[in-house]
Amino acid sequence: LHRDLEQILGAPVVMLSEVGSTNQELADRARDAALHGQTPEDLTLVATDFQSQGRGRLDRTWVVEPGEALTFSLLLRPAAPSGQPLPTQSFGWLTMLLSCAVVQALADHGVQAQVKWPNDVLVGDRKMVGVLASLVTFDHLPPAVVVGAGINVSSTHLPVDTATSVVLEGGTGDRALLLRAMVSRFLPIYRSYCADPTQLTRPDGTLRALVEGLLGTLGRRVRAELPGDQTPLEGQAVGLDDHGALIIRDDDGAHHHLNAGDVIHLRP
Ligand code: BT5
Repeated sequence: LHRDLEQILGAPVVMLSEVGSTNQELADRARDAALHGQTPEDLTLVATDFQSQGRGRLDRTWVVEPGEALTFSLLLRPAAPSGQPLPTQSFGWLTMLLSCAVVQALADHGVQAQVKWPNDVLVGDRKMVGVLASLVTFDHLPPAVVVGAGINVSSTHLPVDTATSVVLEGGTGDRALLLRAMVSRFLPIYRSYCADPTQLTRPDGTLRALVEGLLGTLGRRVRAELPGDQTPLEGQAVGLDDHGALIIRDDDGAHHHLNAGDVIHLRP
């Protein structure tokens, strides 16, 4: 699998039996390499059998039992085919793009999933996958992104009762197969993004259509939890803006752009 993945990615692959957080590990390795005058390679992958200190957003934790999950992260240094690094404004879409690749890979293995804005993959209303991206900055190199996914595979001990797993939904428990599928699905999406990130902001963009097609939140009635003590916002999720913010139309017809936060899919 190791050599296979290195061939598919054309980049180093690191497989660890256990690690605190693959996102953290990859960011540390990249910064370390940069400090030693090396250039961290685009598409470097870290995967583990057991992530013991997984992170979610906003100081939350991502919890799995040893041997139950698939956990991996990719280091991305997005650049145009000319080699010119992409501006960081579009990096926010990478979470969504990995989520879409995960949904495609799950579909290849018989599991019908959808993306919930901004970073979950659900089957029905149950969370199977969480995706997290963070920016990695260097002293002498353009910023990179680490994007990671945690997939509940064979989970018999799910950490929360709103979770589900690939096996519970009738899919394969073969983590190597799933990892290969996810990476293979992500690559063409990532290449397409690097070639032209404006595809995500143009209504006729190919990647825009991909995202809109797999984002189950669109068209749903949602409740959005807002930061601080603000009253939650309820309404219809009607679209994404150019930055990937979710546009919610409330019951008075006013439009709100949600940049970050959590949404709950409500019954139609
Ligand atoms: C996420 O955060 O869903 C992002 C999770 C990202 C995990 C990957 S694994 C590889 C990489 N390395 C890391 O350290 N992290 C990334 P958020 O949307 O904040 O959701 C977190 C919430 O999901 C928690 O507060 C729990 O309620 C719930 N949760 C925790 N573990 C779960 C699991 N295994 N399955 C389903 N839900 C879970």
